[in-house]
Amino acid sequence: MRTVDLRSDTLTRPTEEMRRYMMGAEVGDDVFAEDPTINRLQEKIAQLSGKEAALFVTSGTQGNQVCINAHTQPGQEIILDRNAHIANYECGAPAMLAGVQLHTIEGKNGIITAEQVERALRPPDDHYPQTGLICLENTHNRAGGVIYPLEEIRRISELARRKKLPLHLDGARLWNASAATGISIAEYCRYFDSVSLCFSKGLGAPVGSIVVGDREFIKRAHFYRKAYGGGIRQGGILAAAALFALEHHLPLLKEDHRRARLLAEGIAGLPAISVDFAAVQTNILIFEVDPKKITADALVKKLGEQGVKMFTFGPTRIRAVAHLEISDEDIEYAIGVFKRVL
Ligand code: TLP
Repeated sequence: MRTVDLRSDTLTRPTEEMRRYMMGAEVGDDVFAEDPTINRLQEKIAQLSGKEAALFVTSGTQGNQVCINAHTQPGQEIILDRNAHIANYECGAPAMLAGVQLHTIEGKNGIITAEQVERALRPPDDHYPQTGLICLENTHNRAGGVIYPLEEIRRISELARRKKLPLHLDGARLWNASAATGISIAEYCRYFDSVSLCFSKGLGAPVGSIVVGDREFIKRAHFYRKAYGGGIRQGGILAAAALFALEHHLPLLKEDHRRARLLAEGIAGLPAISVDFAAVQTNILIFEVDPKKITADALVKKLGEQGVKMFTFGPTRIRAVAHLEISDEDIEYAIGVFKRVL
């Protein structure tokens, strides 16, 4: 039986070519900033993002968390969308590690507006926790890979500057936003004080993320990376995978977007399924299931029995993610299984 694993773009395994490239990497001790391959990657991403400096970190979670700690003081709060990855899938780390609380607001498809952020700011009063940071997510995972409109980013950035508040972007899949819109990584990054980007999602590297910001910020982030166990010594082997991915896999992201849409089109007319096409913008497809006909859990189970793997994202929602290991034939097979099951 064919297996089509659409649970996440984190599932990709390094290709033979990537493994060979990793084997040849020059390495050194990165805690002493002496790993030439990590240094090369950091310089490349600093340049690509238009920021002064970059720091290689082990994961998207670590990237977000070192930034949160480097921006805030214990007792402060972070304003972010209720469905943000930081608020839902990072183990409560902002409270655990940085001692900050989350002030979540209800975004529309993951998009919070400047007006909403402004309303959530705390007045300077001894009773209130003080706002320490604003975080956005692009593309937005739980909203189904939705791209943050640049104009709204610009408005929130203006507000943040006016209020002297730092602005962080969880850009785990910023590559996808950039591939879909043609807006450069640098243009997206210029509105933020820090951005974290992942190599182990659509780009297909086995490990690794990076954070960017100004030199002084990255120095503080370096301190927290060490504190969080992220000083990985001869990590150049991993940075090599990221460099390989940037050269060979970045240009393929648009194919993932096309395949996610292909799947959406293939299942949209089926009984029990509804797809919001406006939200199918990149490599993630989230669709609704009519609970009167079938639950999301039951459908995921039935699909899984025929080799098509997906995640439930709530009682009536299912997520499917296209990635490097998914071909057009895999999507056709998945659509065929949907038709049989429903
Ligand atoms: N997301 C994973 C799961 O944690 C849900 C996935 O399968 O999509 N920011 C965003 C927007 C993410 O989607 C993820 C991973 C992260 C951060 C964390 O990255 P890692 O897993 O490298 O810590």
